[in-house]
Amino acid sequence: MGIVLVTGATAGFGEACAITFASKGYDVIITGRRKERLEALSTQLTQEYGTNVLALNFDVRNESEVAQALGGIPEEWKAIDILVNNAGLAAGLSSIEEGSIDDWDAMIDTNVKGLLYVSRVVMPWMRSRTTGHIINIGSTAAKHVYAKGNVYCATKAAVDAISQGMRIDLLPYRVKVTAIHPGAAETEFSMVRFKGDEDKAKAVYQGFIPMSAQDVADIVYYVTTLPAHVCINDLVVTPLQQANAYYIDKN
Ligand code: NDP
Ligand code: 8X3
Repeated sequence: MGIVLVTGATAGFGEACAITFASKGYDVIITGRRKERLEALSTQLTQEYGTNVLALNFDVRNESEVAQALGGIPEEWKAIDILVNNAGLAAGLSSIEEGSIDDWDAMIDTNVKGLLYVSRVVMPWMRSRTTGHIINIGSTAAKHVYAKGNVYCATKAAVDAISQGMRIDLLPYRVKVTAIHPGAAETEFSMVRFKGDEDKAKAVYQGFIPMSAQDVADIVYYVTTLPAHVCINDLVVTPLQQANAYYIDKN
């Protein structure tokens, strides 16, 4: 089928994407910081689908780690057909004056700079083969800023802008770029945002039916199934009860 690279495959959307692409016959490169989870997923994919898996344990915030881990993969793995730039997080929910600078750094370094570091390694491989598809996971937060979302929303607006820039860069090389902007989906996202506060995390998804990681993985897979001459550039997907980043009908 081909090779797919999914960043942040140890949880949530990334894990569901890795499983989905493996189930469709792709070889997968999975990445994340939690080594034991990568190993467990690798075993699961091999056992369940006979998938060839390359597990790469690195932090997307660290440019030299990215260049070393990803840049050094065996030649046969460099023929990546699909890159899913998914690794990311929200940290905290505060006004700018009350926001933590460490949280800002984590979000900007992961969601924006990490995505760029990974893409910069993979883009030349796709360019030289004049084929490929980069899927960047943005958010409804890219499209509308919600109260106390400031820096997280800014990082996702950056993903939106970077996706448009990539599309232009890669146009002559026939490499597709799609930004997918999901709304509320129940993953580890809110546990991470609220630093392990389970009550706060659960409250985010009360009163409506959120999307699952699988719902989003199905959309990611779908955009890769279109005819070669068709490219979805930008896609917003939300639960039925969510109109946009700040309007959810919880009745
Ligand atoms: P999860 O917290 O469930 O998963 C996040 C993944 O990103 C993990 O695999 C984590 O791996 C990885 N990750 C985070 N930081 C780093 C890092 N520095 N280096 C490498 N990997 C990292 O969240 P989701 O699946 O929900 O989120 C995935 C993406 O979707 C994010 O970009 C998020 O902003 C976006 N999103 C989420 C929405 C939601 O409602 N859930 C809605 C819209 C967008 P590890 O910790 O092992 O490194
Ligand atoms: C994640 C969706 O609305 O919690 O990007 O920020 S939201």
